[in-house]
Order: sequence, then C-alpha cells, then structure tokens
Amino acid sequence: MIDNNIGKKVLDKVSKECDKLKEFELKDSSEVDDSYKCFGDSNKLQLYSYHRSSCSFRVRIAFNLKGLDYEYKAVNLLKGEQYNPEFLKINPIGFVPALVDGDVVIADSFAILMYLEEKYPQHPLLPRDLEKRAINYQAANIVSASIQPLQNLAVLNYIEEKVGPDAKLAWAQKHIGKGFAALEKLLEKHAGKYATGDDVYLADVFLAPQVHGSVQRFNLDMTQYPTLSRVHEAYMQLPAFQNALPENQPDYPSS
Ligand SMILES: N[C@@H](CCC(=O)N[C@@H](CS)C(=O)NCC(=O)O)C(=O)O
Repeated sequence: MIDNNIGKKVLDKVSKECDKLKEFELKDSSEVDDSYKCFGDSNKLQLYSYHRSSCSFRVRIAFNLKGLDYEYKAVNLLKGEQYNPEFLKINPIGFVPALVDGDVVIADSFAILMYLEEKYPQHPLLPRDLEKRAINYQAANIVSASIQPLQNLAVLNYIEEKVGPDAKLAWAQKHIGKGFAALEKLLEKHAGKYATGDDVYLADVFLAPQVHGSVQRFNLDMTQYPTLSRVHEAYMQLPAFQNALPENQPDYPSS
C-alpha cells in the first residue's frame, strides 16, 4: 500500500531540519545571508507597507541596510485597506507595517526592527556602547511614541471631523515641533555625521521618515532644528535611505 502523504512527510521533515540548521548557525555566525532561504522564495520575507507610511519607511530602511530581499505587499491606507478582514488577521489593530516571515507574523515597526536585528545581525542597528544604545532607544521612542501617534491618519481624520480641516495641520505641526525640539536638544550632544555618531543606527532609522514626512506632508519649518536638518541631509545621500523613500515604492502613485 503506497502512502500518498509520503512526499509531504519528507518535505515537512526537511523543513524542520532546515529550521534547526538556521537556529544553530544564527548562534554562531555574525553573518546571515541568502543561504537561510532554504526553499527559495517560499521563505521570502513579506512586508505589508504603504508608501507614505513613516512606520513602514523605517522597516524599509532596515531591510536595505541589512541587504534583505523582501516582497512588498501594498496596503492603501487612504482607501481603508487596513480594515480589510484579510489584513486584520495579520494585524488586528489595522496599522502598517506588518512582517510575515514564514509562520511568524509581527506587526509594529519597533518589534519588527528588533526581530530583524536578532535574526540578521549584519549592519547592527544597536551600537555596543551602552549609553549610545540607550540614546538610540530614547530617540526612536520620541518618534514612535511621542510624535507619530499624534499625527497618524486616524487621529488627523478625527480632528478634521470634530474640529475642522484647519485644525488638522496646526495640531500636527504643534506636536511634531514639540518632539523635534526635544530631539534637537538630545542629539546636539550625541550627533556626528548621523544621530549618534558616524554610523547609522536605530535612531536614524526612526528620524529619517519622521523628518521627511514632516516636511513633505506637514510643511514643517526645519530651520529651528539644525542638527536634525543636517543629519537628514546626510541620510538622503545613502542608497539604503533613498531606496526606502515613498516615491521609490511600487505603490507610489504614477501621476
Ligand atoms: N506603533 C506602530 C504604529 C503603526 C501606525 O500607526 N501605522 C500607521 C502608518 S505610519 C497606520 O497604519 N495608520 C493607519 C490609520 O491610522 O488608519 C508601529 O510603529 O508600527
């Protein structure tokens, strides 16, 4: 009697062995490369992203810095695709970005970045120096917890509806300005070519999208923030940042 499931059983076994191999090699190697793609593209990382989303932009920069190939899955926030039942299965709160890595599903840019950092240690996002590392967390959290949530689409739509269209821009500028003033003070002491020295780290991955969006979408006057302006200019010279820009994404509108 022939077992029709034999092929599947063999594949499952090979897949498990492959996962074990990944775990083993990750402990011992600081270099992670394409050899981890055991079954070619079936294991390709997928990023649910929207071109204009600053949170997605952060993850795109990290992918580029770490040299990771990924599949871009567009979620059009202006069309409300974040509320599609299929997407809500991936991220029940209805926000991008979300990462799918085989059976692993992670939403929230900070969690995704920490996952990528541990799984793909090449081009570390966290410096070894303890103080510098803490400053990176502080700057990243000012952006992700004290600025971006206050200028998120859902919040701005609510303000527009309850208060009026004019209030929206003033609200965004006020809260971004408060956060940028704090970042400027923090980083004037720590910045080199980039936010915390002459290498790109986590703080830079959060800062670049926030500055870019603040200028493009909210017309923010950056003259009061010379350090932020200077490091932002430096980011725009780097391919990893340029390629992550909204206008270089497949879902950026053609006209
Ligand atoms: N803490 C989350 C925030 C995610 C978030 O707010 N994403 C925005 C785009 S940057 C979004 O999906 N907004 C959709 C909406 O407000 O409906 C993260 O860092 O990923």
